[in-house]
Amino acid sequence: MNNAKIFIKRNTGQFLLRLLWTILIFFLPVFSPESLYATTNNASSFLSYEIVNTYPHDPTAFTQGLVWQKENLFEGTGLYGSSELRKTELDSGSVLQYHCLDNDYFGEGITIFKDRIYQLTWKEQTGFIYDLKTFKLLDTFSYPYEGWGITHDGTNLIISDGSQTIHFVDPVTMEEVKQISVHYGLYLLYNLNELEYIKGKIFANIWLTTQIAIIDPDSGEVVNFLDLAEVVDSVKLNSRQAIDVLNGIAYDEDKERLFITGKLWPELFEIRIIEKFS
Ligand SMILES: [Ca+2]
Repeated sequence: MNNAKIFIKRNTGQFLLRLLWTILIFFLPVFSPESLYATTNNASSFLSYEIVNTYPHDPTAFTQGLVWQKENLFEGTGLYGSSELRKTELDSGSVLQYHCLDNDYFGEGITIFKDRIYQLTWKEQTGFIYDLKTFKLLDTFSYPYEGWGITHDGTNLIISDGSQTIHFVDPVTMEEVKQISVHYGLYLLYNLNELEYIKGKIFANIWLTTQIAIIDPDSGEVVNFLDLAEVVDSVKLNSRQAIDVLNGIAYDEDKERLFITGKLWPELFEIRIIEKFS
């Protein structure tokens, strides 16, 4: 067989596979927050964890993005009129540096890539790029979907839009490189929110649940879940005010510390996953 025939055969095969996957996705059932528990009621999917430390967190921060960088946490907060980019001190929860967004922007996820902070906005289809040290606005970018969470894998930005789709975007050209459909078995997983790329997997808060999905970035398959229901319940019990959902995942690669918090939570937790995730 000559090279041209091999090329056509390969591409026809790839096309048919993609067509089959597209058709399959159309018929896949969808997770609702309520059905998530029933559907994922498989103990082996859930990883056990322990709380290692508890730190104060500003209870007025509507946390949309959380990142660890060297010695500090960086946080993106939401709501129209009170959206900010912040650098905070772990031990005290104090805000060391901040930048306020204009009132017509609802801040969403943040990530730090090569000394630049990328921040999404919810429905404004506008992202901001800041200098890591000064928070000076360097550039803006746009995208044709809602902005929810953002992280990166060292090469591409990884963005969630509230659906089951995760977009991989070139951090320089801001062109989409690829996208994956997140699923657990035959179930699509919607409402993917704050993200963090940890040891080759994407951790994603699932909006309106107490769960974090751990996703294979190549296939979109959820390999494990973390269920933070006990942490959420304890924060609800101890908080003087109404809290919002679990949201915010940051990872300190040097010390292998995993931080989680939520919107309007007075506390931030360092947790340690006891088992090795797949
Ligand atoms: Ca994060």
